[in-house]
Amino acid sequence: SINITSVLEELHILENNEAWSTGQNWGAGTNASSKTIFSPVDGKAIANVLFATRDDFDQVIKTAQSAFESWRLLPAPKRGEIVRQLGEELRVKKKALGALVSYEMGKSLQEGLGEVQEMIDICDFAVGLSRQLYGLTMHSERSRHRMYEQYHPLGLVGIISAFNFPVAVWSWNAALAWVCGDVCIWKPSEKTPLTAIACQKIAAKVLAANGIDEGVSCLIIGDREIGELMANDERVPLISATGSTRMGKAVGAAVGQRLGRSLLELGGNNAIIISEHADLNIALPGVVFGAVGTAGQRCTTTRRLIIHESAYEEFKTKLSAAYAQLRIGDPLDELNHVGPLIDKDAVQQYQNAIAKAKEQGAKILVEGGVLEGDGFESGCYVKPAIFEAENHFEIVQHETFAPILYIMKYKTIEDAIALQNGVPQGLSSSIMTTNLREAEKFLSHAGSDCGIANVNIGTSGAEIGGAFGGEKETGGGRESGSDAWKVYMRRQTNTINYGADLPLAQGIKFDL
Ligand code: UN1
Repeated sequence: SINITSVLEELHILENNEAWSTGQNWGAGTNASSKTIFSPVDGKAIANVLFATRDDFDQVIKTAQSAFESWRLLPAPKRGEIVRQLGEELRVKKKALGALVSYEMGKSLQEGLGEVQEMIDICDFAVGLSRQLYGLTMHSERSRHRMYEQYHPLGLVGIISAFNFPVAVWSWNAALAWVCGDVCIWKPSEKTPLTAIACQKIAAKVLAANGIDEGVSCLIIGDREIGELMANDERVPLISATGSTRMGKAVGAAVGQRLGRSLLELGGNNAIIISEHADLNIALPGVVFGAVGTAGQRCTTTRRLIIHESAYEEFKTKLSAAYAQLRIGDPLDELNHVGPLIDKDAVQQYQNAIAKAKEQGAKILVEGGVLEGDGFESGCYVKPAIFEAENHFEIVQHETFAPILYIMKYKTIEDAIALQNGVPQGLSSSIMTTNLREAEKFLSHAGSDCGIANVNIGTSGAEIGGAFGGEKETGGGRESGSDAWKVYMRRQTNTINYGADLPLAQGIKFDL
């Protein structure tokens, strides 16, 4: 079993046994407030954390600006070398950081470790990328002219992340931004600041060992006001925000107002289509992990199942049987499948959603409920629930961050795709089928409208190598792999005349 005190010690995140301050020293000597962070695992207080003020925010921006001046001049492959060392340090700290993620956020230890693995993977990706920030060359229409484009560092990148992936989302953004020559200001969820502090300490150590200003990696812990300040501040050219659609709409509007750039990765309402040609041995674990993993608190969580009418009864029976096997409890105990929700507010929202589902006519297949008694003292443990519902129900159209699955029937693949697309969100989607025609139809122009569309795997658990994000209310941004790096840089088109005349483009004559 895990000893949390030694995990906290290994990660060096407690100073004076209590509140914490960074090398950047915000919070020191100001009127910063402090907040006690409780674990949803056992309800115990973990530590007090200082919350930044408006003045602190200003100080952090100045620190970042000054770090940017020198960081952008370091050649990209050298910046990649720093990120490589960060990946190495994360390998060393993987067990401790994974355990803290699990304890502070409540996901299973396996998933906590998996999240740190995503951080290591994105560092590796970014190291390679640091030698591949390619632009194109073009042939000029004018003689003795050369055209090309290059990508320059953008500046300060504000990263707003959510509690559910308290460390990985930061690293997807930061590792790319750093090799691109940007500096980062991270505002983690106020629900999971300790894992953020742990990451900051790890990054600070690597930067210091290389004689680099810690301002390359800035952390600011605060409430919504800090996020608003950042979104409205034109000194921050890019805001990358991951979280609820409600938050994203506010951030997107504020950034848009000043014509800044935003990368939004927001809510999902992800469905799996179970075709009559599905291999149910694959479909079942895919659905169950997708629906109950991370206690339904991934943006990629499977929230809807669209099942062919001929497979419906059989799959329903299998699903109920599988849910009956689920072990709910301490996520640090590897025997358990489902840990707690993040806090009691989340439990309340889970209960509200269940009440609404019933009110709107959904039929209970697997009954939910809040768990009480031994091992459930935090009050955050709930039972994964399944409802038979219709897609148009208001509650089904809505993302509830909890393990509630809505199942429904379809007749034709066209209907199934229409149901899958018939929600405001567009993050992840899957089809379980061994039929080539319907798989390809699902992936075609007339298929899934999501940023992620899978065949014979679930909706969650994407690898870092692909671009991650989605359409519609999911916000349209792409983080992580592929060419997502381009949003972290400014593109410049260059035309060079190496001749002795000045021909104008489009053949325009202008004789003096
Ligand atoms: C999130 O929930 O915000 O695809 C990110 C997945 C993970 C990332 C989820 N790799 O489920």
